[in-house]
Amino acid sequence: MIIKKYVADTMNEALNLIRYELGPEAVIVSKRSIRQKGVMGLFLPKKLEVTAAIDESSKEDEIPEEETRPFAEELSKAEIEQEISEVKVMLQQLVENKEESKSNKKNRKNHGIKRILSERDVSEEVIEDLVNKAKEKDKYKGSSRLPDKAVIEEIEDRINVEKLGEGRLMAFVGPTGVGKTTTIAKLAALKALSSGKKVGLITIDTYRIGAVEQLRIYADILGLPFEVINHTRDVEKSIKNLSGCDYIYIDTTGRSVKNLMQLSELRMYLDKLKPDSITLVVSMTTKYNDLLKILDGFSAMNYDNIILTKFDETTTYGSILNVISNTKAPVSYIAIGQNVPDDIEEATKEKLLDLILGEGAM
Ligand SMILES: Nc1nc2c(ncn2[C@@H]2O[C@H](COP(=O)(O)OP(=O)(O)OP(=O)(O)O)[C@@H](O)[C@H]2O)c(=O)[nH]1
Ligand SMILES: [Mg+2]
Repeated sequence: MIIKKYVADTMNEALNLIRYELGPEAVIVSKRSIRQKGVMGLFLPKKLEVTAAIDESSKEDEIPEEETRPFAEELSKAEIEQEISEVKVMLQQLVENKEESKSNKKNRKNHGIKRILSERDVSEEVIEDLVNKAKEKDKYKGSSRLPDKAVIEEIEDRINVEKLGEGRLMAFVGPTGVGKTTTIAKLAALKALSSGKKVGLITIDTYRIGAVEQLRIYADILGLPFEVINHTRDVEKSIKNLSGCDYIYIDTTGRSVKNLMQLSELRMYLDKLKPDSITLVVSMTTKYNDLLKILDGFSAMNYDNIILTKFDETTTYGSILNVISNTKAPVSYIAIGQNVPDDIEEATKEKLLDLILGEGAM
């Protein structure tokens, strides 16, 4: 399978480029508008970036048209014989090429989209599941060979994104070091700056030395009220102290899913806090088997959305599929670096699809 990105001013222009280069069989994987590079890009109109894909096999089926040669009227016998022997060699080569392409196609039977997904660190289990689900679709039932676009459609259906709810109390949970505190600082800063509403911060992070200070420093810089909860009995008092806040972000200690006691203690705090939303924060650098344990362990928290972090620390984004294939919760944001508040973006279907299948790096 060939996947390419095209940048153009209009969709029509992009489609012409795609048809010219990849042919009429190409499928559009995603499109998004992008700012032009450099400082001047801020002042220039946005461009359209379209990602298109095509099965290599369908491109190989096309046999290039032979150029028509001018007819030579007066050829000598020797010249005619020479022409005939050249035509014979060409015919022989054509037959050989066709045979070779047939056997290549056979050898490549399982490549295409499956190989691409595997190279991008989508787990084999998830790939098999994608293929099986794609095969079950009515329009592909009974077809002798599942086209790559069927799998792409299944990926598209599977991507579930949703904005972080507009509830007042938002809690963030997850394993240690995934970026919960940094993500909260980014979101709280953006909310305070963009909405002009009053934002408050709470931490129930009482395990790690320096953890309370980390959020306190952000609260001081951003000028936000800040509460520390050391015990479940402090919950009511802290919430009362922040009664003037329109939004409250709650940070929690990173919990290992291996430590059931830590998890049940977190559950206790959440039961008392009764947040409007619980966000599970997961790093893109997590290994597949650990990811499964994390999603399973934190399911007891009834998290309702996911933020994926550390996109900048990996070059393949198959983990997105590994996560969304093993949870029902939608992705709300992706974090792409350590800078507060800049390195966070709202998750969109197009963006995630482009990261999974496109060429782009963050
Ligand atoms: N490269 C990169 N680093 C990040 C990102 N988000 C957070 N970090 C860094 O990851 C490290 C841990 O971040 P924290 O926000 O303290 O993580 P945490 O989940 O709160 O950690 P605990 O409270 O110990 O469980 C810090 O050095 C952050 O700067 C990200 O998107 N990309
Ligand atoms: Mg933290």
